[in-house]
Amino acid sequence: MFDKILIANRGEIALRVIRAAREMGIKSVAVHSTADSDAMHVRMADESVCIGPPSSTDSYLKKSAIISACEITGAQAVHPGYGFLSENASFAQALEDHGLVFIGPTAEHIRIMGDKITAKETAKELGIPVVPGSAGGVPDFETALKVAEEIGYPIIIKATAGGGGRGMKVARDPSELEVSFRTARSESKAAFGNDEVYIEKYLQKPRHIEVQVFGDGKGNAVHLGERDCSLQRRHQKVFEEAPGPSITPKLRSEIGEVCASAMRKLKYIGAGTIEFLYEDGKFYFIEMNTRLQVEHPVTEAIFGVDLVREQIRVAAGMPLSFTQDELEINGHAIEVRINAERLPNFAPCPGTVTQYHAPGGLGVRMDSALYDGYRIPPYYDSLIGKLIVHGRDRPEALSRLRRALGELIVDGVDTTVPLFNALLAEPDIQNGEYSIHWLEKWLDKQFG
Ligand code: MV4
Repeated sequence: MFDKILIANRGEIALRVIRAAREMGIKSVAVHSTADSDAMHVRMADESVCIGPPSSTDSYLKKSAIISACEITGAQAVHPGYGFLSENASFAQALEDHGLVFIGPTAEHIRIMGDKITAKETAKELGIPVVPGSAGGVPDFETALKVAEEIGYPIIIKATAGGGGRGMKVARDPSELEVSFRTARSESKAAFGNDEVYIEKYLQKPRHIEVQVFGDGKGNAVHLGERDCSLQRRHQKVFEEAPGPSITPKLRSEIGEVCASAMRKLKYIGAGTIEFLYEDGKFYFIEMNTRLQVEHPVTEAIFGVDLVREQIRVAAGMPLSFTQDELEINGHAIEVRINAERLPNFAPCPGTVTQYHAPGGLGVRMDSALYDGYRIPPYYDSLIGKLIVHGRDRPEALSRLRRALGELIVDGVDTTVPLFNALLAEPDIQNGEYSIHWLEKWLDKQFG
């Protein structure tokens, strides 16, 4: 096992990794920008290294500075958290080239899943059900017309290099196709420097269901059920739950086993999330994330496992500490993302947190790097905390969430807390009846 690891991240996820490391007897090294000298992850780690100015490009994304920080401190491995360098294949490769361990999948697996066409082809070969669509990239409008005709309208055009919904365009009939196709290409070029696009059947009212998988890199892999993350605004998740309210035990073990078996064939190592659109009882693969996700705590809550500890263990060459048979769901968990944002536009709202009080009690977990007097810098994303509740069933989790939100105090900045108080009063939310379009429609109705 490692003696010391470096955490190439900030905020609540850096604390999450430091905590797991400490419980395992592993020393932690924080890295930070000059804007984060007073950040909680710097205080909580055993050591810290300043790696650059505020801009992420010159600090949290700077591979050479992070590798230097490993060399200076003697850290043997790097946990990337989520975002930043967590799905950067060349960073994973660079660490290996320096005799360091990337706590995550191989550079090759990151690369395969980072290219959406290769990811989809790989998924299909591994027996995962995919959305009907073009075989690979669609080079020109004439091909697009032919492909769309074959699949049947409506169709969606997506960027090969995509993610976060950028460069996506829907065409409901042939007359819409030309504008959609050209717009998708130019937006992809602008956003990703790559104008390759592909076409899929457009699913009209699906849920976003994602399956948590975990591999040891030696051909053992398990699944830890699914999360329903359909409640999103502009491709940002705001509310996530596990298990999915629409998923039966039979569906769960079927899709879970398909995913775990695929990961065994790949000899996948570490945590992964296989994203599906789910409609009319069927799953359609859209992409795979090769990192720990923001919403991993809901899975931890219902399975009673520490996913970060497992990531560190498998990265050190140890086996998974549980088998599929030992994994059993206990109750229901919900996470809400507390962002420093002002409603109704969700405008980022950095500033000083004059008072912070975290909720507590049975079944309540608050993952946050806030403290009284903390100044939220304007340079990074607006997530300031995640409130995770766990109950024996979904109604108990909802009541607990309502109660915990009432205890939470974040003064001095606007937050998304009022959104959750309003959502909890909605029958559709109480009944678990929502698709990927529910939240945006509801926000339109509330605020126009
Ligand atoms: C889709 C889709 C409908 N049909 N693909 C959006 C981001 C990217 N990860 C995939 N996305 C979608 N792909 C097909 N074939 C609808 C979306 C989509 C969406 C997906 C998940 C969660 C929220 C969403 C909001 C709008 C569109």
